[in-house]
Amino acid sequence: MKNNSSEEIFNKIKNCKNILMTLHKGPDGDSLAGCCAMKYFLERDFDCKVKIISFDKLPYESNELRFSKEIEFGKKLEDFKLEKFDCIIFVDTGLMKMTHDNEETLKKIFTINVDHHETNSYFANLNYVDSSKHSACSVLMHLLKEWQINFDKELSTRLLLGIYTDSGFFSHSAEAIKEAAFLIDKKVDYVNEIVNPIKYNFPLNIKKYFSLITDAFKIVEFENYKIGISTVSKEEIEKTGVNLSEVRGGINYLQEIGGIDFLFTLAELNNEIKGSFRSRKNIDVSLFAVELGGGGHKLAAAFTLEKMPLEKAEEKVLEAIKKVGVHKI
Ligand SMILES: [Mn+2]
Repeated sequence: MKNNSSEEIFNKIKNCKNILMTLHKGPDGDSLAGCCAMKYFLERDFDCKVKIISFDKLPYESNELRFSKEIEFGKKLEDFKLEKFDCIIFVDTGLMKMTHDNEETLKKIFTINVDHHETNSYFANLNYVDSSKHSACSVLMHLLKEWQINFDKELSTRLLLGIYTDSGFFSHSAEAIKEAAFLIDKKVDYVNEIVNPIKYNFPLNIKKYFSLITDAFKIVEFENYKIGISTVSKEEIEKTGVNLSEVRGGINYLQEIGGIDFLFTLAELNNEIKGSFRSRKNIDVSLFAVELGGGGHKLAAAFTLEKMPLEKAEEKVLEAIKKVGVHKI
């Protein structure tokens, strides 16, 4: 699978008047930031209107951000007359499974895919994927530099949000620190606009959700590896009142626990079970996620299982791990 050139993508988008974008399922900071940064510079520099939609709500902290008001919630791509738009741009969406739409949608309209997921399926008419980058925002930042776009304070603030959140607050990418330094030079108010709304803004119910998944945490040994596992039922999730995006954040909290090689979580939702993997010792967890029908990155990957008892789902994941075997990066 081959990338299109940055020029091909730029030549297409600069001539579009009406663009539709969607955040991915259970959106995170990178999805929000990538789409809002794209919208901002296209509307600032070109005679263009960009609509961003999201079927799911944002995680609590992103609601505080100014530009989250630019999203139309509760909508799928198929809810719109797609022929009214010149193209759909996906940022941070590796697979159509990461949206609430399907491959059929892609046949109706021109599509562009800018992403950093290892397992990106190059589903669009024009694709630009760089899985060596820790965030979709850093892929976009690279493109914007090639396109010689002006990085003003607002554009830089938006990009920095995705770089900050998808690097685990600068924990798993040194490159992210360099990118952030470039953006902070453009007068971003890092502490007040990024750190305070995101890091020091936890609602109590999410901390309670973290207690729940910590209580459920156990360590299982497989060959010489220690696998951390935490599963949580729909009833327990509902008691805490967290949403899908917030459920997704649970594994980031658990991966701080020492002594494990990798871990996975299973969260029972209405019609499916949401699974996430994190690697702690350079083990490629994307292989397990792909085996289970999902995808992602080598160190962080996700999948969805059909509804089944949680014990059965846990067995299914362990079987997939045994089948694939543990591979170091
Ligand atoms: Mn991302």
